[in-house]
Amino acid sequence: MFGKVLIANRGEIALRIIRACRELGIGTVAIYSEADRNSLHVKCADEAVCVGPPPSQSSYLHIPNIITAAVLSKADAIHPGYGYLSERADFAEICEDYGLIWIGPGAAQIEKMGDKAQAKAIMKQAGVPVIPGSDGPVANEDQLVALACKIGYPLMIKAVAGGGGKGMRVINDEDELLKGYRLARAEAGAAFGDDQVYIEKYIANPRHIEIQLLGDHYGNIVHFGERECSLQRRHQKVIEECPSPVVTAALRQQIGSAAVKGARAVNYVNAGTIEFLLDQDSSFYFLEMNTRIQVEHPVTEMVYGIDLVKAQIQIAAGAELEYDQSKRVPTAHAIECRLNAEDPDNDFLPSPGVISSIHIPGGHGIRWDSHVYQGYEISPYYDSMFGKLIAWGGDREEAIDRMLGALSEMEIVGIKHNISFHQCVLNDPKFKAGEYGTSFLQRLAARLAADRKLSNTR
Ligand code: MV4
Repeated sequence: MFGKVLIANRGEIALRIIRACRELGIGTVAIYSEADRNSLHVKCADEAVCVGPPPSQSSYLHIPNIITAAVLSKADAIHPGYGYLSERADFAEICEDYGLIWIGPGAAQIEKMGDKAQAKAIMKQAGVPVIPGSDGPVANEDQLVALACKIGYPLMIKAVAGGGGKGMRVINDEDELLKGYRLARAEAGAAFGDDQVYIEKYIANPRHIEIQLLGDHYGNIVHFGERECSLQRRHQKVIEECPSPVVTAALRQQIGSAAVKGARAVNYVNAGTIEFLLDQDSSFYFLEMNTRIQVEHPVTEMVYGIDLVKAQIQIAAGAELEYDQSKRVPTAHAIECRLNAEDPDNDFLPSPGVISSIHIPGGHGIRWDSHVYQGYEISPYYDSMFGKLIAWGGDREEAIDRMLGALSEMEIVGIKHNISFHQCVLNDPKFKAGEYGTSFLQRLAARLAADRKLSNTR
């Protein structure tokens, strides 16, 4: 096992990784920016190194400073968490060049799955269902017109270097095609430095389902069921559930096997997720593979009784997976609410500032993953998410009731937050019935804004 791990991240995930290391008897090195001196991940780590000024580009994304911190502190391994450098193949490779073990998949896997068109081609080749569309990037405008004619409308243009909703565009008819294509290429070129795009059939209001995977260095790959991630606003997830209210045991087996097959095709190692779009008729299609631990990993942990971050570290240190796929069935339910410092009454505008007082709920089946405390300042430099509230129950109804109880207990003074928005969602009859897709939150937010306008003019 490692003697020391450097955590190349901040906030709640840095703390989550420190806690896993502590349980494994591993020393921890935190890195922090000048804005994060008083952060809990700095206080809780055995050692901490300042890697630069507040902007992420100069600190949490500054590879030379982070490598220097790891080498000087004599760390054996680096855990990148999520976001920041977690899906940078070049960083994974540099770590290995400096003799630091990368707690994640190999640079080759990160690179292959980072190219969204290549990832899709690999999955198709492996027999994983993909959305009908161009095989790879569109070569020219003549090919575009011919392909669009075959696929039909509406269709979607996606950037090869995109992902997570960036660089996407819906095309409703032939009239919009060429103009949309040229715009999409220009946007992709400006945003990613790569203007290649591919096209596929548009699937309206699907569900976003993702399969949690673990692979070891001996070719064992297993899955831990799905997470339901359809509740997103502007491509940011807000609430996640495990299991999905619409995935049956039979469908789970099908999607899970497809995901394992896909991961095998790239010899996947460590924790990863394959995202699928689930259509109204239960057909499912590969969307993207995430080669990192994800924000919403706790719902899977609560339902399947596994510590995914510990497993990541153990796998990187050479442990062999000993899980029996057939024995793992979800017999509980977990829901996660992401708490953001933002104003739901003002288009979710970020609301940084000092938390002057906070009451954290507790009790059976409640988990709070966060780096904040009374007096903590939420910095305008970083993401507005300041904590994740997770409720576990024997079934979905119990998990929802516990979450509603915890949300009503929670009290945060000093910043605006989205607790009331979570309460709106959890009390919505359609949510309670499990009947929602990826358009649900956008519509709910629009309805709430309209109601507010009406009551203001009265
Ligand atoms: C799609 C789609 C419909 N049809 N692709 C959004 C994130 C990126 N990973 C892919 N996304 C989508 N791709 C086709 N062919 C709809 C979305 C989509 C979406 C997907 C998952 C969760 C939320 C979403 C919100 C809007 C659009």
